[in-house]
Amino acid sequence: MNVLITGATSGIGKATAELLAGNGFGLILCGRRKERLQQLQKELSQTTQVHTISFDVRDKKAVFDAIASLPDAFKQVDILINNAGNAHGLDTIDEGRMEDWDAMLDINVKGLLYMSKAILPQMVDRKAGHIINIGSTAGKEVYPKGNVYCASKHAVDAINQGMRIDLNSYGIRVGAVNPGLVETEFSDVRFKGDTARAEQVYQGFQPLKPQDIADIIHFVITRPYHVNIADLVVMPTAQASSTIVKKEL
Ligand code: NDP
Ligand code: 8X3
Repeated sequence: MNVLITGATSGIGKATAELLAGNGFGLILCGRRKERLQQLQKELSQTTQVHTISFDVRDKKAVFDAIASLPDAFKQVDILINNAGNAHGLDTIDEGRMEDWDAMLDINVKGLLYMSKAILPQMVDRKAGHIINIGSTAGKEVYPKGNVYCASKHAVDAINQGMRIDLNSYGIRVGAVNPGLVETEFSDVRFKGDTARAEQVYQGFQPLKPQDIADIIHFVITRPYHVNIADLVVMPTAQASSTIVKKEL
């Protein structure tokens, strides 16, 4: 069974690739950073079949070319994990940068749509397949300065529901995993390499680890066919909502 993971070079995507490699899944790993993909391929090829493709999910043509270029052994994508995404900036709406807004909507929303559009025809033909959309608690509630990132994840929530409705007649499973605070490169990207500020986000409590989300994804994709985990929210125990986190300081 082949699983395609977008955003496999880091964080949740990478941890998922590592876990699934040891559980008999063939892997198609995507991301922009080629060296990281090569390194992962080297490591995980010892346990499973791995194919890597480097492209930007914002680039519609690159997405379709990448899927068309899959070698025979990887052409069939049984499970698509739409994980690539990030936040860019944390600003009030009046101070937000339009480049950041474009990046979040283009990657988190349109990139997810392009990937799905490129892979859906084969799932529809086979009347089989499973799509996991990585949303967020930010797709369930809006927090101060989260505006456009939250909007992008609310869009993922709506697309997840829409996909499930529209693909129901084909027997394709669709579900979302919506994490709260997970310590990955997410905040490094959000704060544009300001590592000290990024680290602060996870200080004083125990955040989720990317492996925690990988475990959940593994659980979701190994349920019997009649079970579809449609929409799952997971937070660190210390977190009660986007703005309420119990810190031990
Ligand atoms: P990371 O920054 O660690 O990983 C993001 C991944 O997305 C990287 O592999 C990156 O690869 C890839 N990516 C980003 N932009 C693009 C692009 N334009 N084209 C292709 N790939 C891209 O963050 P996380 O692991 O935390 O994030 C994964 C998902 O989880 C995201 O959708 C995020 O919104 C979501 N999430 C994260 C939470 C958190 O607290 N960390 C909580 C809730 C949801 P590369 O740079 O090599 O292209
Ligand atoms: C990531 C979680 O709360 O930083 O989606 O937006 S949060």
